[in-house]
Amino acid sequence: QEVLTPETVGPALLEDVRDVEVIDVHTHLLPPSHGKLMLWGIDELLTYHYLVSEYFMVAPAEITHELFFAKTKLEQSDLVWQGLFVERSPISEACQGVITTLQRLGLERQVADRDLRGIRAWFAQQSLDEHVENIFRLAKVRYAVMTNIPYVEEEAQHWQPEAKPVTSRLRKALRIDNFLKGDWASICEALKKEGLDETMDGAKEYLRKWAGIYKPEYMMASTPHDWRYPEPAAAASMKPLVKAYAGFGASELLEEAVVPVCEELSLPIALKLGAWRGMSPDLDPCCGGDGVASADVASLQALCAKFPKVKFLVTVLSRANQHELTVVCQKTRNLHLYGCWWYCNNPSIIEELTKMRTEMLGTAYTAQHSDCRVLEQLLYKWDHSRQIIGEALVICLTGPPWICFPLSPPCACALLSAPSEERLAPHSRGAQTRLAAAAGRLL
Ligand code: REL
Ligand code: ZN
Repeated sequence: QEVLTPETVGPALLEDVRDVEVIDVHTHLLPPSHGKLMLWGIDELLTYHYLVSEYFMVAPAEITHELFFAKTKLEQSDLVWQGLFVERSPISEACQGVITTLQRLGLERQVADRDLRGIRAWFAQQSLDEHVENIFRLAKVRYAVMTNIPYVEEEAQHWQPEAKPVTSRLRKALRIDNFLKGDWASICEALKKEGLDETMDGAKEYLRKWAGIYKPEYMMASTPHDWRYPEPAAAASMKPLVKAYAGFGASELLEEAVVPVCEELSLPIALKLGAWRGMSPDLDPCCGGDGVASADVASLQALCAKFPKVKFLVTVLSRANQHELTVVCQKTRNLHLYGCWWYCNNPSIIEELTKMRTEMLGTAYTAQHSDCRVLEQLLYKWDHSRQIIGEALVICLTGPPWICFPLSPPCACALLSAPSEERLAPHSRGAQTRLAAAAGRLL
């Protein structure tokens, strides 16, 4: 086996991070069997909500939100292309992402000529199943975890009567935001549809049922931006006073339904903290209306401490929360940190977070997830992240020589591709064993 020196470890590490096959622990991708719910192709890429939000900053005044969202996908995509890629230099991360993606598909000439028609023609020629496989292969993603929402009717119908085999490139996650929101009314609607009792037992049965259908990797929820655990006493004590109140709050649903079912089925709970939903309702039709708020990391710590047998996975949206969260992760055995989410998924922040996390957690975290909504985004999200994570790791590893000594490139693989099972067990913190085994590669 090749022996690395402090001089050669940098290039070897960059190469390793570039080439390693990753596991993408959270996306919004869906399989071809979900028909039009599966997003792919240039018009979906151009109408990604990051780009639509950006477009409205420069759109002519007469293009109102109503007018834009009343247009067809093709017309919307024409407008975004014209506004962000033709009339301006596409330099934001979301714009650069489209360029990287098209380049990786061999469409450099069409990009240089700003030939949207030519790009559309290329996509129209692809056969979907082969294209899916091709994208995963090019992106070097072994598999990605989807977001499967049982109470969204158009999605749920694709899982009746039980899970169809989907491509082995996609695994499932049971998304349950309404439980963490304490949205008892919407839970009751879902229970009614399934013929289940509108009680806590019914809610548990509902979770069990959908876990049985999906066979998910974890349950996932994003919490309201002002989420507190436990719920402040004031909020809880108000309930009996509210006349028509007949339901359960977020903490009760978490403690009495979500946690018990996750314990029973050995499922981790993945949390996403800090999205301020619907901050800008004008952009909601494209999913772009959400803002960011600083979350209460102490609530997360309290939750993990209360339920030590459950594995919690966490990512936060606010840069302001990242340092505090990293400390909590270092001290909490049943908590695992993953990814740079959405507004943190920008090169400058990925770099900063990867350095800080590596310095504080070693390899006991998952460096990135893509959050892709459109299939081909796997190409740019992973290409861009691999480059930055690689460079950040080189800096961490080739700093003072005494730090360089016990580390070797395979630690990068551990950060990006350790089998998810290894990270999901309640008390496992990552792939430390692989690091130790790899130490022999370094002088
Ligand atoms: O899973 C989530 O809650 C978020 O990632 C999404 O709400 C968001 O729209 C996503 O596209 C961000 O990257
Ligand atoms: Zn997401």
